[in-house]
Amino acid sequence: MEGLPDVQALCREVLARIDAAADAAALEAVRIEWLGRKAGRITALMKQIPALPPPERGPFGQAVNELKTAVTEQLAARQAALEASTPKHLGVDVTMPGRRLEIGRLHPITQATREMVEIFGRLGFEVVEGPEVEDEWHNFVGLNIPPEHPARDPLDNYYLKDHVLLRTQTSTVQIRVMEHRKPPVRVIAPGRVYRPDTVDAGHSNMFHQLEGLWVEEGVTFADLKSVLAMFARAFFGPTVKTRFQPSYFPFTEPSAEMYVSCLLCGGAGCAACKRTGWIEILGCGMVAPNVFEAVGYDPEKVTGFAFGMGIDRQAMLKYGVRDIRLFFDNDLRFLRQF
Ligand code: 2NL
Repeated sequence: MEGLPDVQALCREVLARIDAAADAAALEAVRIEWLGRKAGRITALMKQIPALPPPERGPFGQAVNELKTAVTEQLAARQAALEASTPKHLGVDVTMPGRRLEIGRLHPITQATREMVEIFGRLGFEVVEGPEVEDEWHNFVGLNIPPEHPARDPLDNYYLKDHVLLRTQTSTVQIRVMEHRKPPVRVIAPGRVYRPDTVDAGHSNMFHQLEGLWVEEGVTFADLKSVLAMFARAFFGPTVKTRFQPSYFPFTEPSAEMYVSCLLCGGAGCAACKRTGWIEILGCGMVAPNVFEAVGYDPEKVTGFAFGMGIDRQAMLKYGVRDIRLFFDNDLRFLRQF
């Protein structure tokens, strides 16, 4: 057997290497070194066999084949042993602290809106919604705001193109309701409105409004006063006082503003109420005949009242927020307080 390797010795070497492989990667390295198709050491021996003279070819070929079989079996056995000792699931560490639940909350404007919706719901008002992109008919014409009216100045509105603008009040939704339904109508329309005001602590160019409308035979100014006074007591507290003062709007006649006794000083007079003891919270009035005619209602048959208020402003008063911009900054340090 001169010139041929000692197959027995090789066998001992490779089996020892297989048993020493500590993981799947080390085992694969051993397999490639010995049985690899290009440069495997056993593969090289097998290639030698056909060239040997006949007396040596038989015994050597048999020995190499037995070596290959033994190595293949030992590789499989070692692989099975490694897999069996690797845990399939990582254990659970019962001493680890649990994950803290982040509890969300509603935005203060959403909270205020929902509270208003709930209060008016008890008085029989239904919530209606409509588009924020509006036409001049629903935003102005139907509300008795003529073309020359200063409210229609292009500089005081966000026009998107000719005759199309972002709504400046949610009355547009109530006009749409009256166009499609016969009286009685008792609805509130909360939602976003847009005006190009200079932004400061008291003004944002996007804010939220809640308008209400009750149209039915026999609705009077006394209904307006009692509904709105009830709302003020439910929203701000049972001790709040209300006061109505004549005003003017193109879409109501007569018109009024409602004031509540100052929530900060209780009516004694402070900076928030400019030392008057009263804070204006909404505008209201009996729906003007022109508005009824525009939507096809008969002003000789039905009467109704309407009102509009800024939700953001009520929320500032109720929660003591001094700057409207805080509502829209999305600063969690602010929002977490509600
Ligand atoms: C204010 C004043 C007001 C209305 C809104 C209204 C709606 C229809 C018909 C008649 Cl469909 N009126 N809405 C009436 C009076 C006042 O809002 O100061 N808002 C912040």
